[in-house]
Amino acid sequence: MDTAEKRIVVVANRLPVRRVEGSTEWETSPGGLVSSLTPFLQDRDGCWVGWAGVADEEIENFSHDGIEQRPVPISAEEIEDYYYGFCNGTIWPLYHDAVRTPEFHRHWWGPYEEVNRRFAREAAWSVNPDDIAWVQDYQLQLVPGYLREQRPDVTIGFYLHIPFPPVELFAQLPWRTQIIEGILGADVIAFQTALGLANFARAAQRFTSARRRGKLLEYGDRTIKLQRAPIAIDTAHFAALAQSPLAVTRAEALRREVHDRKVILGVDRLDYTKGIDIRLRAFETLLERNPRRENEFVFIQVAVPSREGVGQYTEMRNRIEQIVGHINGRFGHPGHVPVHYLYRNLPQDELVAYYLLADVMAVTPLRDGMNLVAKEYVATRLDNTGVLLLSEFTGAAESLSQALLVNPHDVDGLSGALAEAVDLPGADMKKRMVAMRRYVKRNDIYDWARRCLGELRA
Ligand code: ADQ
Repeated sequence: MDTAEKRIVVVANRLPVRRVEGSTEWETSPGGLVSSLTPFLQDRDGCWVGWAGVADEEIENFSHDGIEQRPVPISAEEIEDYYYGFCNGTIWPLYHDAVRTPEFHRHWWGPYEEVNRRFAREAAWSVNPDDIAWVQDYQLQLVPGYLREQRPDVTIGFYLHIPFPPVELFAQLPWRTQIIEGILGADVIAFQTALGLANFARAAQRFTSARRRGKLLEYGDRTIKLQRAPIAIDTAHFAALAQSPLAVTRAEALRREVHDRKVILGVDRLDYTKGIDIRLRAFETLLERNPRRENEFVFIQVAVPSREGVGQYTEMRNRIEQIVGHINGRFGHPGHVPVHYLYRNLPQDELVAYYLLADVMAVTPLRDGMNLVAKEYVATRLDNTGVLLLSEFTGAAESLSQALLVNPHDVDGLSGALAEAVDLPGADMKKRMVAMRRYVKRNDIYDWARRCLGELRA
């Protein structure tokens, strides 16, 4: 078979569709990953294996938008132990530099293995000889290994969207060898950053017999390729939104509402890895240090509800809301609210209106695989204005090095960087933005998909 015609089977925790509210119909989930892969799947009769998002439901295979959907059932109990437990209580904090203490529970590991086995079984049924199975992310790290046992005739890829931690941290995981062996079932293992790739290679050499040779790992009688493939966005789509009358008019209205003050913006899923609380403290310090300029700035924080009901997320939300109240109580007065806090999902054109409004975009996660918000902001700044303040601990910092790079743990340093950002001379701002815009134009999500799939076909 001509390799260019290999079928692609994506295996991901979630299907690329979701139920339309109050109906039995499906709609495509928003996001660049889905739109970039859709043409590859439609073209070659590919399919997608994943959970439909509803617990305890057996759903028949169906087709949506020309792509065969193969739902994997997950029970409500497994959602607790596999998803909230092992994925988000163990792996998520551990892989994000343990900024929250990871919990290790044996009763979470069993369901993780079990659900991974089920995904692998469904994937094994879905692939034809010579197909490519492309497994996504930290929820499914055991799938490549299980799938190889059943289907050594297919090419298997694995892409990790989140960071891979330093070996000293990874070593804490009681199931470290099983996880590495699972991932090593793949023929190509891809990471967001050079750092993630290096960390994984070190862990693989420490906990298995794998040996690194440049961008390859020799493991038993197999050679595995390691790839650095930073994920990107649909740049043209964001640039088009930035010119849409809806976004432009909304941005103008918002600017009037904030009385032309300088706007510092934060946009994140409400997650403890995103550094929202420290960022707010830094803004408070900026106001403290500039008593005569207090009225010149507003901080807008948009937070998307996420993993609600999980203790650490509820705590973080309460903490953020307390800090917002504290700053507004301390520095606000009738006619001026220093921090505006929006806890909700926004339609994309509204989100872009906020990007257009922002003089400074503050992206300060304590650790982040990539961070697409940083790239989206840059893609919408068609007039080359605006300053991106970017945590050096994001994957995006490896490519957007012309941003003002900051240590997100350092309140004073962050506050100093905010002060620099709000007053950055126009020429400097423009030079940085031009370079970053060039990068996001040349490296979009379609290039990313082509690169990843190209490596799998090679
Ligand atoms: P996330 O942690 O979710 O992604 P990020 O990469 O910033 O983080 O993506 C967030 C997405 O949500 C962006 O596309 C943004 O537009 C959207 N969004 C943010 N606020 C919104 C709002 N209020 N309403 C609607 N949409 C909103 C994980 C990893 C990242 C990695 C990505 C992709 O944690 O490191 O970059 O996957 O691999």
